[in-house]
Amino acid sequence: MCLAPKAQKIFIDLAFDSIDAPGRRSRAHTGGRCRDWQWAIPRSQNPFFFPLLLLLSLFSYCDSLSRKWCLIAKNSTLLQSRGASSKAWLAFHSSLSTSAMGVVALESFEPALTPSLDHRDSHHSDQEIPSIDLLPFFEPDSSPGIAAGRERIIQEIARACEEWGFFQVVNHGLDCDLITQSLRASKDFFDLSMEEKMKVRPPPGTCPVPMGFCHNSGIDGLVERKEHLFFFAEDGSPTKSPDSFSKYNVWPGKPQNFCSIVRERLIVEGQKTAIFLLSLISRSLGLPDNFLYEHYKEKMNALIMLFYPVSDIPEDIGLHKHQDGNILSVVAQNETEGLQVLKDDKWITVKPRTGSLVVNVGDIVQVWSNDRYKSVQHRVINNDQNVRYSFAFSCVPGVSTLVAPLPQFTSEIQQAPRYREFQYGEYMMYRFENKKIVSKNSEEITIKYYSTAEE
Ligand SMILES: O=C(O)CCC(=O)C(=O)O
Repeated sequence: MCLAPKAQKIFIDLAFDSIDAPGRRSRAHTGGRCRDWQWAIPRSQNPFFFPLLLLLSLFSYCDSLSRKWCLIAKNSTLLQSRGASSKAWLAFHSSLSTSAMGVVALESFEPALTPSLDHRDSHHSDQEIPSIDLLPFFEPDSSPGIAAGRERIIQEIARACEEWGFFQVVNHGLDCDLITQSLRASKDFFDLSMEEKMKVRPPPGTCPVPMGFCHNSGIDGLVERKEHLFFFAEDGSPTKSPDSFSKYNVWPGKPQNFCSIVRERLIVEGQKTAIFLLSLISRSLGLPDNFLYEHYKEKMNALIMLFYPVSDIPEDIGLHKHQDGNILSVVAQNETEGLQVLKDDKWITVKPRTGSLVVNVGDIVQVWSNDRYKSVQHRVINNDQNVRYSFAFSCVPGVSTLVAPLPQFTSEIQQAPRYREFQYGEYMMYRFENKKIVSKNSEEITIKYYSTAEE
């Protein structure tokens, strides 16, 4: 059933070649997106137009039937496996990835040559995300005014999480030299030949989730102009979990210092910083410092390192707009602009500040806090002058973790839960399914899927 997008593309080519619709955006400006075919229909003069339309409808119908069937099958299996072990989930996920369900693995997809434009959201604002200096947390408890200074920071964090879902921190405790060295190691890796980079992947069919090097990600039929490396935190780290997928990690042999910097230091130190930031967020919600940390005992923390090449196409998409499906993300970036946050329907560029970290709360904090804190959409635009490197440390619960609004934000304050309980592995699986470049017509599952509100 993967024929449908291809058939649509042929159809679009044909329609666009045979029409002259006033006001039509050129294909160079749409990347040949299917959305534009509606404009083409009434004006086509091509004799193959209607037979093709008929064929296309047939493909699309079969495609949507098969996808609906997939969803029903997934739901029923997942319901049966609720509370089941992560092994069962893993087996289920592996079978999903390899089954003939009309899903093409990312690995087998070659990127299209069309530009990856996303012109739906091109309103901008000059606002800046809140910037917070955490220095008082690194000064002795006995320093004058220290308690008041810390309390002020906690309030700033609460406001930032409620209004923005994002903030930038300085004096966060993560060694700035380590950040610079890690970004340098990342550059040295992405500078390698494609052949060398392709070695940094689990052998096909051996790993249930996409890991290691990736150069052809995308979503909704659009390619992302970026490359990335994805690792789960190693066993033996402070947040070891039986669920951990770190056994599937493949580490680059080149550059030579990559492992000593990233594997041995960044992942370990990055987790400590993320857990510290989580303790501040916990406190900002009026909870004990270690509450949220304890709440996700089984951890699948991960590190993604990203490279966004220069693109002279305006607003070329390096990373499509998305909300993070995790607990918390902590991002470091080089001096090249590109990360943008959506606020009040406008994109706000996160200004890179040397040594700072960008923090954003993910979907799980939104659910735990019953919508008090927001998991906010963000994206990355390729820069037209400079390459961009970043890495994001992600706090992720284990797949068997049950997620639901906390009583502190529901029963204890007489508020109805806005989400029903779900198993994190289920949500993670849906997200992996979403994030496939050829799953254009599939139903996109976000956190709203678990909402208790009537649609
Ligand atoms: O590259 C970046 O700055 C952001 C990465 C990001 O948003 C993500 O990994 O979810």
